[in-house]
Amino acid sequence: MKNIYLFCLLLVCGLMSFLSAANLIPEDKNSTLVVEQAYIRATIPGTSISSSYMEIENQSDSTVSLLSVSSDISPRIEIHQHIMTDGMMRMRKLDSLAIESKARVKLQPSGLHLMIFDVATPLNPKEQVELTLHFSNNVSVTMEVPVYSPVQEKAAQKTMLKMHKHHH
Ligand SMILES: [Cu+2]
Repeated sequence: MKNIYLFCLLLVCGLMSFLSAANLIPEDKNSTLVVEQAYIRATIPGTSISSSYMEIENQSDSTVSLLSVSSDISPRIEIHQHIMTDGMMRMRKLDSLAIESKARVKLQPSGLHLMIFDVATPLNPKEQVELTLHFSNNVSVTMEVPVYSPVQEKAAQKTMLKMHKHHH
């Protein structure tokens, strides 16, 4: 009888510490991962494919991985990397994208990107799309991402280039 009581006590204690640990996660939210310069390409008429680019900074003290991305606009969003094989540019799907502590990863044309398949309705410039990034530390980042035309994309890249030159 005494043993059962002890067992129950341990169970309750275990459960309580588990719950308090779980409670810590939302407090940590927003301070660990910063997403900037995000945009998504307008769909080309007659196609249902797009891609998205951004910079992700991991401000936490440990490596965090981007595991998946979800959005109402598409049932299938993948993390892709461009690689050169035999002089040919190819795309490879990544299962996850690790970002080291205090590091910043750039998703940019000809490099890492989010590939968006089966876009149900065309994406037009000036629209906003909601994307949610799911990370390995249980943090999800939801944001409104602007849709850019090729001209807007070029303009944005020029400003980003200027900004980066400014930093050095
Ligand atoms: Cu791709």
